[in-house]
Formats: sequence, structure tokens, C-alpha cells
Amino acid sequence: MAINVNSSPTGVLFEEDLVDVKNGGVKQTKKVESNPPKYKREIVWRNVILFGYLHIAAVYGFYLMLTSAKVLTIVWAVLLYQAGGLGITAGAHRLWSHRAYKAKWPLRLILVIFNTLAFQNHVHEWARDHRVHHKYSETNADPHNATRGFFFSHIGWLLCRKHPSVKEKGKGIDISDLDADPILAFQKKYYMILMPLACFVIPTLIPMYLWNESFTCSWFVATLFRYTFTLNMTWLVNSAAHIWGSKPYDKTINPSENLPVAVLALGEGWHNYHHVFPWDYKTAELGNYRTNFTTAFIDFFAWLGWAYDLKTVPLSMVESRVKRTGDGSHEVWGWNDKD
Ligand code: ST9
Ligand code: ZN
Ligand code: ZN
Repeated sequence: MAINVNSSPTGVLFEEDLVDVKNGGVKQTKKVESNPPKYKREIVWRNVILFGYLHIAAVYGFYLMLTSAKVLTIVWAVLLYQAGGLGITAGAHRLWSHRAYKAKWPLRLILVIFNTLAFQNHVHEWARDHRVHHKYSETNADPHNATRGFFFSHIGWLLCRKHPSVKEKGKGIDISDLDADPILAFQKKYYMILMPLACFVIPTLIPMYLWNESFTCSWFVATLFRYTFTLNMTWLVNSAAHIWGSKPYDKTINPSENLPVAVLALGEGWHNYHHVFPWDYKTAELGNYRTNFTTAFIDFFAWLGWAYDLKTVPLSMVESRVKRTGDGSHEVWGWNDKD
């Protein structure tokens, strides 16, 4: 049943059929791209070399961390991982991509500084890609389409040119709110100055000048190991949490509930829930701080009054969705499926 046909600006005809399918007795609507543009993978060797160096350097940094780095340098690296991580989770993801809560400007400033030190591209680009990921999840238009395998969804998507469908479909995504945010405009305009300072220069200089760390330990542990580690924890959400775990909310999609990823990615591993209810500021049904550090962070700022209008999902809506499409693994309502 064809419902929606868009013609693309480049003349390629997209026919996006929304088809009703029966999946395990559950009636669903699925997106099918029936006339995708032609695609030939084009590797970006600059990125292959840079990410190759980064990962070799990170292994050396890990070795130095175990053998010769000062304790304060390790503490500093952990703090930077947490801060950069929050700049992604509380900032780029829950605030700017999903508008799951609102933040006053001082909190947005903190988040943009944290986000810049994580160097995962400026928020404008990150959030645009992420909105495309949710809307066209696991199709050619998904920047890190997990149906192309673990490697592609983890890092491979950053090593080659994007599929033309990402760009075509991405143009239809509303990002006017991102365009209108002056803090994001500032970050975007000065990114190539601010990012190297926040991600590489300052994190390396602080241990050297404040507690006499060597340049080698500072550079490889606090900067390159910490940056690479944070990147990989983020990428696990796109790869591991799109492959392994339970599906208490919707068994027909690949995103899954993955505890190790939730802990390492500061609460972002509850990915089955998140793809079903993306507007929930907790990105999870439950607000357990031990497996969701980002929720603790946002709740603290809500208590302070800097975060407000926190969006959640009514329990009755979660319950009916669990009973309708869950895989039976939900601790409270899972019985329904096992009948
Ligand atoms: C990084 C990002 O690592 C990680 C994101 C992970 C997302 C995770 C989500 C999971 C949930 C949250 C969990 C958080 C957990 C955190 C835990 C923390 C502990 N829409 O991109 P270009 C158009 S980055 C619309 O160059 P190419 C647009 O016109 C790592 N249009 O495409 C654009 O121009 P402009 C560091 C779009 O040439 C033009 O195309 N960064 C869209 O194919 C060109 O865009 C790097 O290493 C769209 N979505 O190149 C950089 N996309 O922007 C790596 C594109 O001016 N990137 N267009 O409007 C690159 O080198 C390139 O992007 C490329 C593709 C080679 C990958
Ligand atoms: Zn996802
Ligand atoms: Zn999301």
C-alpha cells in the first residue's frame, strides 16, 4: 500500500512505501525504500589512517596507564570520559537530538563545553545524523545502518562516504530548532579552534603543569586513550545494542536492552526502550542511577532548576506497548507473551 512518494532534489525518485505487515501476530507498519539511489562504497583513506593511529596510540596509552602514569592522570582521564560522555548523552543526545527536556543557558553552556571535548563532530551535525538514524533506522538512509554488520555500524560508517539515501532523506529532517540555538551556532562556527583545544591541547597540558606528568603519559593516557575509549563506548550503542540483548518493548526491531553498554555509555544501552519511546529523558523505563548516570546528572540539574520540562512516558502506555509488541522478557508484564 503506497502512502507517500517523495521526489528527491537530485531527480532520483524515492518511493517510500509504508506497508502493513503481520509479524508474530502483531500488525505493523514498515518502511520500505523500493527505489534506492545507486551506491558504491567509497573508502575515505584519511579517516582510515587517523582512526588506525588513534587505536594503536590508545593501546599504548592503556599500557602506560597500567605501568607508568600517575594516579592523578588516570583520575583526570576518567573525569574527562565522564564529562565528554555527558556532553554526548545529556547534551547532543537527550537535549538537542530528542528535546527530551529543556535546559537554561548555563547548563547548555556546560553541555556544549563537555560536548566539544568529546569531539564527535559539532552538535548540529551529530543531532542531524541522529534524527535520521531514528526516522530511517536500519535502512540505507540510516548513517550507521546496523543491518550492514557490527563493523559498519561501529566504526565503518565513519571510514567511507555516506550512502546517498542518508543525504537525500536527511534533507527532509526538520533541524530548525538546532539552527536557532545561538550556543550551537557558536560551537559550529568555531569548532575547528574550540575542538582541538578542548579535546587534545588542554587535556594534555593540565597533567603536565598541575602535577608534573610527562608529556608521553599525558598525551597517550589522558588524551588519546580517553578519547578513543569514549568513542568506542558511544559506538557500542550503534553496534552491540543494535544486535545483542532483550526486546521487552518491541520484538520486531533490532535495538535491544544491553546492560554492559548501558553502564559504559552512561545509561544509553536501554536501546529497545529508547527506539520505542525516544522522547523519554531517561532513555530507559526505569531511572536506576547505577546503570544510568546521565539520568542522575539531569535530575541533579532539575533539582537546581537549570533543567526543566523533563519528558517521560505514562506507565499505562509502556504497559500496553509491552503487552502488544514485547518479547515477553519484561519483568512485570512479560507474562502476557508467555501465555
Ligand atoms: C563520531 C560520531 O564518532 C559518533 C556518533 C554516534 C551516535 C550514537 C548514537 C547512539 C545514541 C546515543 C548514545 C550516546 C552514548 C555516549 C556514551 C559516552 C560514554 N542529513 O558527512 P559528510 C549532506 S565522530 C542531511 O561530509 P560524506 C550535507 O549537505 C568522530 N544532509 O558526508 C553535508 O554537508 P553539511 C570524529 C546530510 O562526504 C554533506 O552531505 N569525527 C546528512 O559522505 C557532506 O556530509 C570524524 O572522524 C544528514 N544526516 O563523508 C569525522 N549527512 O554538513 C568523520 C550528510 O555542510 N566524518 N549530509 O551540511 C567524516 O569524515 C565524514 O562525515 C564521512 C562521510 C567520511 C564519514
Ligand atoms: Zn539506535
Ligand atoms: Zn536517540
